[in-house]
Amino acid sequence: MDSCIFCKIISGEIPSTKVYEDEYAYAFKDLNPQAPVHVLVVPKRHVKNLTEASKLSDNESAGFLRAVENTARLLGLDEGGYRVIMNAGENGAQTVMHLHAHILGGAKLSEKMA
Ligand code: DGP
Repeated sequence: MDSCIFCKIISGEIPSTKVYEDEYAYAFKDLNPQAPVHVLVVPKRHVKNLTEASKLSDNESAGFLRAVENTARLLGLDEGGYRVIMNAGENGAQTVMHLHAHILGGAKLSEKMA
């Protein structure tokens, strides 16, 4: 999608700090970290958010989920644990309309979710 920031990051048009990449997904450091480790994982195919997740093929959906697992492992978060957040739409405070999972970790996070 031409105007999408995350599509431009995936294509390399906008620079990012890459953490992980495979056929289905791309992971990079968040510009505005909310935890000691804060990485975004995005499917390479543009869909708006989870409300459009069924537009992804089964392989793309599974690949996206596996990329979250692989990224967290690469970051060394799998032992101690981490949080995954996916905001959707206005009430979910989504600001970039390309499906993404926030991986937050590197410290004991608050028990509060909102
Ligand atoms: P959300 O509120 O779930 O839509 O979060 C979008 C996140 O994307 C937010 O934490 C900041 C991050 N972000 C926005 N623009 C850029 C960018 O150009 N580069 C990077 N690395 N992160 C960005």
